[in-house]
Amino acid sequence: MATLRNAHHRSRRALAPMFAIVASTALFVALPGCSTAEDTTDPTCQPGASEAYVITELSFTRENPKGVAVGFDLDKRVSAIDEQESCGKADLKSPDGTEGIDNQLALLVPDVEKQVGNAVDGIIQGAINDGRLLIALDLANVNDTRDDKCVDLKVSLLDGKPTLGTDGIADAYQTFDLRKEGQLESNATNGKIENRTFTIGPFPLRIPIAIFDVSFTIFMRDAVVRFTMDDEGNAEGLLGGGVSIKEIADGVRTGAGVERIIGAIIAAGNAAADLAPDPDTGRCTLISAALAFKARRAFVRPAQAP
Ligand SMILES: [Ca+2]
Repeated sequence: MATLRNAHHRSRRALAPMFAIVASTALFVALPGCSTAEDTTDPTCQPGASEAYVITELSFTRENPKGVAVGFDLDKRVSAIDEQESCGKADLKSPDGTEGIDNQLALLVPDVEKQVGNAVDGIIQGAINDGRLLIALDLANVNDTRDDKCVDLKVSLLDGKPTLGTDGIADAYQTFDLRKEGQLESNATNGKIENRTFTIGPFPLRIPIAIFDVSFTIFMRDAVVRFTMDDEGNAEGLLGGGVSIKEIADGVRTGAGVERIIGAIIAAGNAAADLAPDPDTGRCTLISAALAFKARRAFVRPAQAP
């Protein structure tokens, strides 16, 4: 009897860690993305290699022609112009005909350019080329560069002086250092590669921008990143999300000559906001945005221990 009870005790003790394992497995299975039991046994969902890209070109996107712009359907709705949830902003269509595209910032870019003289993309390119704005897109757990069901992403800042090719753009396969001071890291899980196109999100993405002689951080809520890779180390894609007009205004406020136009920026931004309506006022608090980028394969040297 005593022996039986001890055996019973033993088996209960032995079961406890097993329950923990089952519970954590259940938790893992419940995560979106790699969500089915099939996926967890998929060979591409095993730990895998890292593949880093550095953003070599980053630019605002524009509406062209009317009603058409690249971007993402961030709120998973196809909004008509009179819709309350999008604060009366009709969605755009992407060039391939996809409906529901949320990229109201694209409609504002011509107005911004009128104010600052078409220089915005050039300023960003200058910052990338001289090493002030080096953004790494570091893919993790890559088992198959063509089709991989489970890929993670780390976005971080790099230091270095890129060597430019004859195209005036940083060459592929250069080595950069992970930035030590003022590092800004965004992590995302449950991405995937399908036919050489990587997609991940939504996740909180912070990217630094130095423009109008000020540096500030664009915080994209529910950001999505998508890019297509080729076999020569080139990638091309989009990053998008919802951006707070107030945060941008606060960020650029101290720039030379900005005070004069800050009111116009805020007014235009508020008028264009189409996401995250405030439940009390019904006013949208975020503007949907998408930036286009090109990236090239790079090597990231981890920050050295002091
Ligand atoms: Ca939409």
